[in-house]
Amino acid sequence: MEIFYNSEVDEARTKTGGYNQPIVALESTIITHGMPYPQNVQVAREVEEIVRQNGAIPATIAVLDGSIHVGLEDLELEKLAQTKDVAKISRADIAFTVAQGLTGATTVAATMIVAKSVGIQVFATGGIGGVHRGAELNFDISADLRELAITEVTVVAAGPKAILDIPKTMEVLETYGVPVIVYGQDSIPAFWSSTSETPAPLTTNDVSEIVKSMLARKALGLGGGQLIANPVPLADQIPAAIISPMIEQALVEATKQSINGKAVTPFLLKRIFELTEGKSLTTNIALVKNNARLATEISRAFFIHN
Ligand code: PSU
Ligand code: MN
Repeated sequence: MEIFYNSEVDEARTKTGGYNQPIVALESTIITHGMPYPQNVQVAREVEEIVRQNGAIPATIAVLDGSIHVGLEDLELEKLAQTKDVAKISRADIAFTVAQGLTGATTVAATMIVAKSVGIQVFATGGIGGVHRGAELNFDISADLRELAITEVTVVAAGPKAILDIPKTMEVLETYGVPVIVYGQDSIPAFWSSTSETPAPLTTNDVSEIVKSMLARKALGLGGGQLIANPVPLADQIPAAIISPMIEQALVEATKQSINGKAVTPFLLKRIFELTEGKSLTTNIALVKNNARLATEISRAFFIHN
């Protein structure tokens, strides 16, 4: 199976299968299912630019017409962002999407799989999937969690999306042996809100500790990933007291309309966008950019050690 690289990533590849510059992977589901057009493509471009300006090469990952792409050319990005009803692909469907020659946007899980397979160690996103509220009844637990357990990539996210059950998400990550390292504070960030009531299992404000932890995990042969939880800057957050009732309302509507499976997360993000009159998108954009900056710093520091 051939993997396609855009010119920028291709130039950074070495003959030995490594890279001569730090690389940061970016996902594509956030573009197709997380934000409306045209903000989605604008944000995707701006996030890539942040990575470049801070000294790394961005590699947005997607499956286009059955081919795995690591880094998208601008026209490919534009086309993907405009396409309606793109498949949202995770571990379960990535290979079949390739087999059928279809197009799919990669979630955190699928992006990690591709990143790992091409030797990219650091990945920036918005928020990871997790344990949904009511999971004790509907068993809805994102495949992102198991991926973090088994795939060796450091993922920078603003915590689990606040539509989820954060304490249960932390319990599953602990069971799976995934380090959740919170950057610069001692509670788990809750995506649109900087803080939550759930305490951080691990904290640091030192990028070199994150890199040393990556190296120690390699030396121990631990195999899985790390989650770096990076709070949205206070100036951009929506305080929990304001967003919580809107999340509750969106959840009630999802239940009433029998939304389930993969459709749950995109439905909730869209409803919360409407209920906050667009403020959730502004915050989402701010946190993704903030994550891209931190991921670039980690990727650069790791590059020096490698
Ligand atoms: N973060 C965002 N917007 C998104 C997602 C994350 O800001 O759309 C996507 C990611 O791709 C994540 C997915 O992997 O939602 C989780 O979906 P689910 O809950 O169905 O596993
Ligand atoms: Mn799910």
